[in-house]
Amino acid sequence: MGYRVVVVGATGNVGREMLNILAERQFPVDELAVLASRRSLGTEVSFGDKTLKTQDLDTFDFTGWDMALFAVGSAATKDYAPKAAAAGCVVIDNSSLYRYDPDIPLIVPECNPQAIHDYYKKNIIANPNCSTAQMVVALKPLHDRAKIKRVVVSTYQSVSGAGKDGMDELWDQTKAVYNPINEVEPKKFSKQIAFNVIPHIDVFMEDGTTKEEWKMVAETKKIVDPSIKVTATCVRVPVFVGHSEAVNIEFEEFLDEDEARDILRESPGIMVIDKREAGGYVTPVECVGDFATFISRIRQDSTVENGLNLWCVSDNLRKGAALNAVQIAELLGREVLKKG
Ligand code: 11C
Repeated sequence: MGYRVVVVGATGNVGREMLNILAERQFPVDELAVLASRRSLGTEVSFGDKTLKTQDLDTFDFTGWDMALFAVGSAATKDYAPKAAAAGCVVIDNSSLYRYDPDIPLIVPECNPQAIHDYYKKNIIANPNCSTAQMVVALKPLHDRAKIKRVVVSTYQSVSGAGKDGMDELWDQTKAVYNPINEVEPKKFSKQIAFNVIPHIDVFMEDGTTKEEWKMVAETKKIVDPSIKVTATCVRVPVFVGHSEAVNIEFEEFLDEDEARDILRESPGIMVIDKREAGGYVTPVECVGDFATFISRIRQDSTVENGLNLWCVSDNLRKGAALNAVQIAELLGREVLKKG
């Protein structure tokens, strides 16, 4: 016996990836409904070797469905997630709407699986931001060994984080550089993204940080430990898929780089590729379609007491969104619903 599963926002980048991953991981699905807004209604999506027609989110009745994976923006989530939760369908939400609500667990299964037991408070579970998800997978096992005091992170985030429009803008601007007659003005991004980098993701906050940077701080505290201090600079780069992060960590206790490498090698969800030679590290194009968070360039930072540097790369549509949501669905099934 399996689950009756709904994917909300099935035609978007993340929704499609959720369907791929449910099929790839052979999630025990008895019945699957794929929902979309009126604009994309009737669009067909693939699930394994099947083709499914999208249904109308507006009129869908969530009663009798076990779980709904939401991959729509905060506005649509606000309208429909409470409706699904009230109908007894557990919502796993990829938007930022509920992440900071103390009654809603924010889960990365490799880090805080025990939080699943709080799902019942609102029948909603939150999925973190992509840049946080991959970083905490690396931080948690190191924190358990040597207690992290402070993290300084710089991100190099791909345009797929901004959705299909972001990917189209990079593609069209890149072509236009070679054919200036068809110049493409920035629309999704605030400046030209082709052959450029932009130190601005999401809206500006009052203190000069951006919301994307704020999310990395707040979410790391909620998922790993509120005592960890994080300062972030989030940057958009002309890469289609795969976020990269340069992470500087300061620990309470000394942690040798070789021991850190061994700990990370043994930790769930992580692949260490760390040879000190040309090409002995992972770049974003190599992580696309993979489940793992890749760690490279692990090395001591002698400029602070107990410091370590590392390079962290992952497929932002997978570990940063769809994969983590499916892992939460698996955890919910295994620990709570127990049907599969
Ligand atoms: C980006 N991290 O790369 C964002 C996308 O809070 O779920 C995901 C935003 C979020 O633009």
